[in-house]
Amino acid sequence: MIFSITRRAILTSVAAVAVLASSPAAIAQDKVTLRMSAPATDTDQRTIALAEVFAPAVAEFADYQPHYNASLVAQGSELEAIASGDIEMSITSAQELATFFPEFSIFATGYVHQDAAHQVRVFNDPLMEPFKQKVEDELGVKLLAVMYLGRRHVNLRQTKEELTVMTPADLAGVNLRMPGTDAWQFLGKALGANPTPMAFTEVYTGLATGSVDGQDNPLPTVVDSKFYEVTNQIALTSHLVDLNYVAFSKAVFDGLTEEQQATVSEAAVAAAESGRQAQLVKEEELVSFLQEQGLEIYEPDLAAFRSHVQGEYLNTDASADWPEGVLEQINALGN
Ligand code: KDO
Repeated sequence: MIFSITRRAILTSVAAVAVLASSPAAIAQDKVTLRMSAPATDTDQRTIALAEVFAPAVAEFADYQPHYNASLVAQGSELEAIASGDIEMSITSAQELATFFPEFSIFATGYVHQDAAHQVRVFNDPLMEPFKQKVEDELGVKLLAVMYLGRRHVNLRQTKEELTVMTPADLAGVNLRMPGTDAWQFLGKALGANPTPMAFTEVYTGLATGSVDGQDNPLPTVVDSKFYEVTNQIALTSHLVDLNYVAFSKAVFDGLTEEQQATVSEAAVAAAESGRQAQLVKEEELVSFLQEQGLEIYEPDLAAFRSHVQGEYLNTDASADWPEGVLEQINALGN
């Protein structure tokens, strides 16, 4: 909590400098450079959508320069990098935003979002406005669209014979790699596991060497990053219908003409929609591919996971920063 406030205070001043540095006149003559950095690969549906839908739509006035596999900025540092003008774009998570604004943890909570369409309704609802505004005002980052990463499941090295995961109690003592922020670690604990922080780019090796027992990600990521080569089972916990936001420098956005701003916003929404549809198809298709690779895939006791995870959030400090009534508003937008 103290860390978040300090981090935010530093960034407010950094963002203000970045805004001053980028006037419309400065950008008018040349194409705007849009450096995008994310831990995602170049074969991830979100980055494909940005390269194939977003980039051509803005090409007249912007040069989109993607950097994959966290090659430019380490996972978790992208928001600072946008605020300080080192990059202009990223695909960020609610968990990362929660390191600055703890209330964002509500969007990172297990079993809150129900599906991809629910995420879009929540993102476009007036309930999101104060969240978006705060990120803009205090970080200098605009959240342009919501991207669908997919349903996160528990993916383990152990065979099902060695360990069958039916309830959270079965994950006791399991070293489950989760990304390295508090909101992610809390989710791992809420699942009943022993969460281990590790950057996404280290996960394959962590699984191969056994420094972790498993990881959680949607099926398309398990395939795209070849985690199936070094794991043996997937328990379909669906514990998080995961999202990312297209994060864009406010300083750069403010330097664009109104028409260009509209083009950027629409292009981000169109890319998110294209990536979402592709990811949904992959989620359906990949079960059989993974089974062919020898993984055992099964559904645990979902009611047991849901009630345990929800209880962990609601009965602890994890929900202390959620603004009054927002959970109810999110739930009301569900099916
Ligand atoms: C991960 O580190 O497990 C995660 O899935 C977290 C997401 O928020 C997102 O950053 C993603 O990694 C990367 O884009 C890699 O796909």
